[in-house]
Amino acid sequence: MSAPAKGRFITLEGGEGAGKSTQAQLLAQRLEPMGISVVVTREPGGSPGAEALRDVILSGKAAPFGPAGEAILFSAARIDHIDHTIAPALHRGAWVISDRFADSTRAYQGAAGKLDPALIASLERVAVGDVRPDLTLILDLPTETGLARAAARRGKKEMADRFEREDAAFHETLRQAFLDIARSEPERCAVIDADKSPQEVAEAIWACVRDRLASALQTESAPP
Ligand code: T5A
Repeated sequence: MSAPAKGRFITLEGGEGAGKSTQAQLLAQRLEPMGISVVVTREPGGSPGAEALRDVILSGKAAPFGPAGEAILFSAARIDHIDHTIAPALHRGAWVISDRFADSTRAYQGAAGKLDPALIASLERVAVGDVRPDLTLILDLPTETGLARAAARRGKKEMADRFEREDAAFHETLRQAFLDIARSEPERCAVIDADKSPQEVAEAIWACVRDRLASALQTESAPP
């Protein structure tokens, strides 16, 4: 599907348990009363085909294919997600908030999985095309805090997923990779201190959205 015409595309990125899902909902609750139509979605997933792939990847069944095989599966899921959820929503003028997107492939399979950056860039070009985020919020916090949050939410009965099971070095590499992405694309990315209460993080995110997408917000909330 071709480039979005009208809506705005915001992605939330970061390590495990950084608070992305929580903040995606809180941001939607800020935007909707302004008359903005919002679609909250996630990766891997966000469309029926991509949700089917999510189960395969996060169960660990695709781990034997290695980081390259997993990167290809994440990219296939992303194509379905864009075609069936993201691009149609942007075309009808909605704002899309996605809990993870292509930066997760750069960080998890690229930096932490040690894949060639050229391969990651090629996959991204094929999967994403020109459906690029207008704003990426990178939720940053110490890796042990995020992992502890994820474990507490999961409880004792449920198993950690494929990536939560990786070691501390893997998670620290991820954290640095997300910070590197923010440094390399400062116009698109903003780093948010996520080691605060959900409300404080939401305020920091809202300040950033107001600042970076001010003109779009004015247009949306202007009287007809
Ligand atoms: N992946 C994904 C790749 O390897 N490559 C890719 O290309 C893509 C797209 C997805 C996995 O797939 C990997 C990355 C992931 O490992 P997932 O289940 O969607 O798996 O996992 P995450 O995206 O990491 O999501 P989590 O649910 O673990 O974390 P969130 O969404 O960042 O955090 P959230 O909001 O669910 O919060 C976690 C817990 O903390 C609490 C919440 O109430 C919840 O209990 N919480 C806070 N507690 C204290 N203070 C705060 N500020 C809090 N905010 C939330």
